[in-house]
Amino acid sequence: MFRRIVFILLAALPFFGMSGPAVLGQVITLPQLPQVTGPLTLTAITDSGSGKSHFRYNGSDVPPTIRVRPGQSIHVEYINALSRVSKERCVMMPCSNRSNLHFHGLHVSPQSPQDDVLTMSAAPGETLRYTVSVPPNQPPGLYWYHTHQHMESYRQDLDGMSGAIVVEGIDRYFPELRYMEERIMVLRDAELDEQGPERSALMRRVSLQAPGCGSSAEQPERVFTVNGMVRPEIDISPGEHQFWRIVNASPDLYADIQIDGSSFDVVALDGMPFAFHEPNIRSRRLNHVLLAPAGRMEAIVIGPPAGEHATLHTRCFDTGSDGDPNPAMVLADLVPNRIQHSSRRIVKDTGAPVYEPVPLAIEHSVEQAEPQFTAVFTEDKNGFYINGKKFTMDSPPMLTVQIGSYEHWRVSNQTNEVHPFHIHQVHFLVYARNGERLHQPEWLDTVNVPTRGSVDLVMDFTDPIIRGMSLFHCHLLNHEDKGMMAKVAFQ
Ligand SMILES: [Cu+2]
Repeated sequence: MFRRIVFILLAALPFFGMSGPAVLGQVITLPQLPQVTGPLTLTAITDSGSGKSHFRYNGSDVPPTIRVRPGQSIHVEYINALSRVSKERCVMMPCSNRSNLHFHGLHVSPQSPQDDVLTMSAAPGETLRYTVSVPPNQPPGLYWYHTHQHMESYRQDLDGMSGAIVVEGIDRYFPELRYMEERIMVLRDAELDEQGPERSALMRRVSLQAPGCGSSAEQPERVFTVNGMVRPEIDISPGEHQFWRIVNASPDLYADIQIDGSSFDVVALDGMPFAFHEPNIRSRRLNHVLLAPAGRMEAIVIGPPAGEHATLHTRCFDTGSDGDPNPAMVLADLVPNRIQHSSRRIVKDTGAPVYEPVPLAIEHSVEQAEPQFTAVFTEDKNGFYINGKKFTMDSPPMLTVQIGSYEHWRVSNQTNEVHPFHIHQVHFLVYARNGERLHQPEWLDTVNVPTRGSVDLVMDFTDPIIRGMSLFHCHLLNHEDKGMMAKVAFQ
C-alpha cells in the first residue's frame, strides 16, 4: 500500500499545480477494495524497504472488506509474519511486532477466540485463529478491524493495518439502497516529509493550507488517503444517488467530512442505523459529519449538477491548544462517469428489520440519575491517564458492570486537547455535551470529548453475549499506547 502511494505520487508529481485537482496526466480513480465473505487468511508482513508493517491478503497488499450477515461468523486466520527486529518507533523501543485484531463496534464476546485483545496476541512467527459470532440482532452497517497491540497500536494502524467490515442487511430498513452504487471508503494517512518538494507537492495536491488551523501551533504531519490513494476521483453522474460508507481508520486525525454545495442523507453512524433505535427516523440530512478516529458514516450522496465541480473534503477541526494540527484538505473529486466501472451494489437481504428502541421511561431515568461511573481523562509529560491511572496489561479492572442494564456514564476531559472515547463491544447514546442536552442524541461507539469538557452517555449493557474482560480507551491510538485505557469486567 505504501509503495503504491509513493508510486502514484512520483508518477503524478509533474502535473500538480495550484489550480486544484490533477486533471492532467494520470487519473486516479477510487479503487474498489477486495471483498471476502468466507473464512480468510490475513498475514502481517514487514516491507523490506520501508520497514513498515502491512496486511497481505490473497497475494495483495490491499486489506479486504469482510462482509458478514447477522447470525454468521467471521473466521480469520491471522499470521504474524512481521520481522522479529523492527525499524519502527513504538512506545517501548524497539517495537516487539506482536500483533492481534480488534473487531471494532461488533456486539460480540470479548473472550477468546472472539474480540479479545487482552489474552490473544501473536509474536512474530505465531498465528491467531478468530471465530467471531456476529449476533442475529447486530445492527447492520459499517464496522472495521484493526490491530490492537497495546503500546504498538498507533504504529501498526498508521501503517495501514486495518480494514472495513460490513454487516449486511441495512437494506432491510432502506430497500432503495439495493439500487444504488455502493462505495466503501477507508480513510488512512500518508506521512508528509518534514520539508522538501514532495511535502509541498503533496500539500498542494490536497489543497492543504500551512500553517493549518485551530489552536495547535504545530505543522501538519500527514494527509488523508482514500482506499490508499491521495485525492482519487469518484465516478458519480449528475443527480445519481450513491450509497457511501466511510470509515476513518486514521490513528489520530479527525475527519469532519463535507461535499461542496451538497449534503449527506445519513442513514447510520458507527454502524448503527438511526432506525434501529428510532423506527420513525430513516435518515438525517447533515451538511457535514465529524468522524473521530474510528468513526463511520453511511449516507446517500447525490451527484453534483452537470458542469459543477465538487470535492469531498474535510473541514478544519480544532483539536485544542495541546492537540495535533487537523487542517482542512481535499479527500477526493466527484466527477461524472469518465471511466467504465463495474457496478457494485449491496447484496439483497430480505430479513426482517430489527428494532430495539429503548423504553423512554428507562432512558429518562438513566439520564436523570447521577453517573454510575465517571471516566476522567488527564495527561502530563509522562503519559496519559484515566482516573489518574496509566494502563498496563496486568492492570486490574477499573470497574465491574452487571450485564442486563443501562448505565449513565460521564466522560470528563481535563486536558487542552480533544480525545475520542471508545468502548469495545458496546454502543452508547450520547445525549449531553458539556452538560447540555443534545438536540439530536446519537448512538455511537466512539465519541469526541471536547477540551475541558464532558459527554454524558447511556451505556447499553443489556446484551448477555458481552461477558468477560473488556476495554475502554481514547482512540487517539498514541494516547491509548501511552496509557489512556482501562479494563471493564462485564459480569
Ligand atoms: Cu486521547
